[in-house]
Amino acid sequence: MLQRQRLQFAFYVIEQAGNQPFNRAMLFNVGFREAMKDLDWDCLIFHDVDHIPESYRNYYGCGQMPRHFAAKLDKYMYLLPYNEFFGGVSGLTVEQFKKINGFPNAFWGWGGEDDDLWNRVHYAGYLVTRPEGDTGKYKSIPHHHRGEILGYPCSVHGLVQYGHIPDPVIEEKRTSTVESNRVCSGEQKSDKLFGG
Ligand SMILES: [Mn+2]
Repeated sequence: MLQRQRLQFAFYVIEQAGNQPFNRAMLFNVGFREAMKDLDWDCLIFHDVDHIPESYRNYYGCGQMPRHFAAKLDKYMYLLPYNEFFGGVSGLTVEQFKKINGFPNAFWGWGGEDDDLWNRVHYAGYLVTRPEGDTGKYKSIPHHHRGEILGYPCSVHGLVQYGHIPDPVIEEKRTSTVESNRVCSGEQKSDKLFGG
């Protein structure tokens, strides 16, 4: 696909070591620094490894504005869950990335960092572009996000109904955990929350 689009590209797969909760945004910052050691890249696509583009016409290049590639995810019934959604796959020029001061490092565990990125982009005066129509369709490989708080229960975005498709086996545990913890207080999320 990328060859067909006549792009020069390299993949950087950044994995997290240690026992800390997942920190997606910090991994992207690490990827940026590592990539820039290799080559003077001008465009960066920050890509969840479990997201697969469905359209060859989804052009993996950068433009005048930061881009949200994963506009239509199968797990969200191919709908944008909320207008400010910036998750899954996003792209910025190096210049844009530097201007927004990269990703936040403070988001441990699943969720929230993509909304922060949206805010950073807008504080810097950018607007986010997205692929037209069905070009931005993605399939996501179902898996459990260790330590994820299902559906941002305290979010104003109403993500609850769009969260990962619940696994009935652990759903009961999730519900009780969510009820017994103040999940929106920003306190450290336990790795054991959803049974790994
Ligand atoms: Mn995932």
